[in-house]
Amino acid sequence: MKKKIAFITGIAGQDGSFLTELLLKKNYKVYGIIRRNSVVEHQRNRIEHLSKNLELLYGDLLNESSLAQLLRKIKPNEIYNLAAQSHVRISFDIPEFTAKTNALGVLNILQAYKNEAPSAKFYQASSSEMFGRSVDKDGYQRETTPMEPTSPYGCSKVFAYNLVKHFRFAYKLFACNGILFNHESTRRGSNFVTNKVVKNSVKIALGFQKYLEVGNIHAYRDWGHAKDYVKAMHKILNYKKPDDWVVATGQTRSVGQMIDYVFNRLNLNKKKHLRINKKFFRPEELKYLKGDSRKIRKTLKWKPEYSFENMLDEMIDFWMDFYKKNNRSKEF
Ligand code: F7E
Repeated sequence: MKKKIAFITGIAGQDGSFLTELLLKKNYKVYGIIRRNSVVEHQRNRIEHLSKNLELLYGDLLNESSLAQLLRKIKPNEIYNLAAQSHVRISFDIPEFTAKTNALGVLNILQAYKNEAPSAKFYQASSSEMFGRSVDKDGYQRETTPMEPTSPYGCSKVFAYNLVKHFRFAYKLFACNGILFNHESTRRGSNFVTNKVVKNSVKIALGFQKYLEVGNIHAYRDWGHAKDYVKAMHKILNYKKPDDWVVATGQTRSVGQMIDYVFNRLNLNKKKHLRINKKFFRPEELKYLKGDSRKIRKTLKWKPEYSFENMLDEMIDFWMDFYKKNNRSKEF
């Protein structure tokens, strides 16, 4: 049987690397684009262990002609658009770059898709950050919840989400949105709160440092594991029709509760080791997320395998092992 071909933007990120592993296991040929960066060394460390069925190319969402050229050449069956400026707090510092990449960048890849590979299926990494201040009366966000984003990041993602729907209806394209709630792993960037808390707490437990410094501990998030969530992406593109899907665990916890779990496991005392630093606060905070993912569970038979505790345990064990083996200055 002919190999299926996937094209992934953002392949070097947490989700891109897990999705690539999943698709290679399913016998896909995978092409991914990475942006040119002056430091070559750190761009491939999440994926360089993968196989000969993976090809990395230079590309950028802001360069439409190169995207078009790549899609014409590669002729993918599935396109996964995971590239973004994905850090919400940083989006307040660089709103214009965030909007260009996350909103206009999606317009660029959709144009290239429509013109060069219209028979492919298209996945857009949409986000629970699009819901912002909006929560349904029963305390959940779902596909029908109005969107009221609270950050430049959230606003840019709403623009892209609407474009994807528009391209689906206007040009009859198989273009889908996965509205993913927070999803984490050991591969999460260490300036996102879960991996930041785990790495720093492990270092405190090992005596390498004294404090964990964080921002708002009263925000609630619905945290799942990235490995489970990339399975949802694949299911979304392999359903009989294009649609929009919420992917979430349906459980919510505050940042403070997450820190409690990690500190308890490592026998750390909050009074002694936790500090609040205003510099990690956002001008406007998204206060509460809890996703209702009944639609994808029922229709696509998706469900998360990891619990919140299993996920954090995996992260704690990984970093404990890592910092015990390595000198603490050798990080990635
Ligand atoms: O923050 C609070 C912070 O940066 C989670 C991205 O993948 O998920 C992610 O966005 C919460 C917020 O993720 C610190 O204020 C407290 O309430 O881990 P985060 P995020 O902003 O929810 C969505 C679904 C995406 O789409 C995004 O791309 O934790 N918080 N203290 C902190 N957050 C950080 N980063 N650092 C702190 O020190």
